[in-house]
Amino acid sequence: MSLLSKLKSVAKQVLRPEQKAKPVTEFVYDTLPWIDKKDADIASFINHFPAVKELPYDLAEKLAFWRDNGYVILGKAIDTDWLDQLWSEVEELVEHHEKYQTQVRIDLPEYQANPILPVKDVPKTVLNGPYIKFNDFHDNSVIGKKIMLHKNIVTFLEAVFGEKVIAMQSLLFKYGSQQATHQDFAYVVSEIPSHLAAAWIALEDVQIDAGPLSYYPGSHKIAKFNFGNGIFFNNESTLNPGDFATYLDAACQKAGMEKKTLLIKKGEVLIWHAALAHGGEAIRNSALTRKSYVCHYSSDSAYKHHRQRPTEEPVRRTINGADVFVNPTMPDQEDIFTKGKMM
Ligand SMILES: O=C(O)CCC(=O)C(=O)O
Repeated sequence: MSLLSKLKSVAKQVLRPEQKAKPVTEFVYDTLPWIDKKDADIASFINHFPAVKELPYDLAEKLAFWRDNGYVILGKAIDTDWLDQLWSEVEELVEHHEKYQTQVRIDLPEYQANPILPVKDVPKTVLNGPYIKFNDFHDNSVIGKKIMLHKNIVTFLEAVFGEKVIAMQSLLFKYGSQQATHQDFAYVVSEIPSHLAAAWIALEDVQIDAGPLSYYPGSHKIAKFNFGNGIFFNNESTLNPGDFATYLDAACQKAGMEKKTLLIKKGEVLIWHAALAHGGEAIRNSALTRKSYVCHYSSDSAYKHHRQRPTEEPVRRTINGADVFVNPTMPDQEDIFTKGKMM
């Protein structure tokens, strides 16, 4: 597979004029989430954070772990009935794909020229196989939105950002991604690059030979990679995602960081920091699936418009105090999978 085909299915960073003039080489300290600043006072934050009593985990402990390691794992975070409902909708999407517009990214050589297509234009055998990412299925699905904005995830992120959470995009995988090591801020667009986090939701128990996610604890603090034109990968970059991966693996190893493999169970969730270095391991047994739902989030101050309509006021859906924007490009496909309303 070529390097390009391993790229994320997200819009590339659009350069603002000031970024062209002076490349960004680090996150701006003043705009960092409070927890990433020096002397972040977790105890005092918790005293003023009202949702703390409603969570099945110790928020202060999780925040301290996040600050030091750049990730947390939430055990038994999501009801498995919700996950089964989500997956049954994905199966329906594939089975009757000719009815649906949902976009899919296909990282296979024969699709290299045109890797993102509506599912209706992709054969069922391809949709059912590896190298497939379903993009933004939450647009179509009520349960997809409910899982994305689950209280156990968005309350933690609301604490991390110190403000309202906005879900930006989602990816659904049936098989491991095998994506090279990367940090998400280089690819996922948010106005304040440090206001970014992701949740990896296990839709089944992860098996070691199924190409699990891997990550370097503490890597959110290493020096940023420079693509030749700053920390974002775009059309003007002189270095590429392969160089990014080589740099990250070497820098993490040099810093003595041990790569961890994510072997979580169905319903458990890994939440990671904008700058946590992570990737997908090789699939060692191609018969094994690795069903997962990955959601990316930003804050109210950093993500104000749907990425496909940056000049329009977005239509919002609010769940558990967090928002997701309705997809302005496919109004007839929004929430077509309705079963989640009853759950
Ligand atoms: O699930 C995976 O294997 C990779 C997901 C990922 O790296 C991402 O969405 O940023």
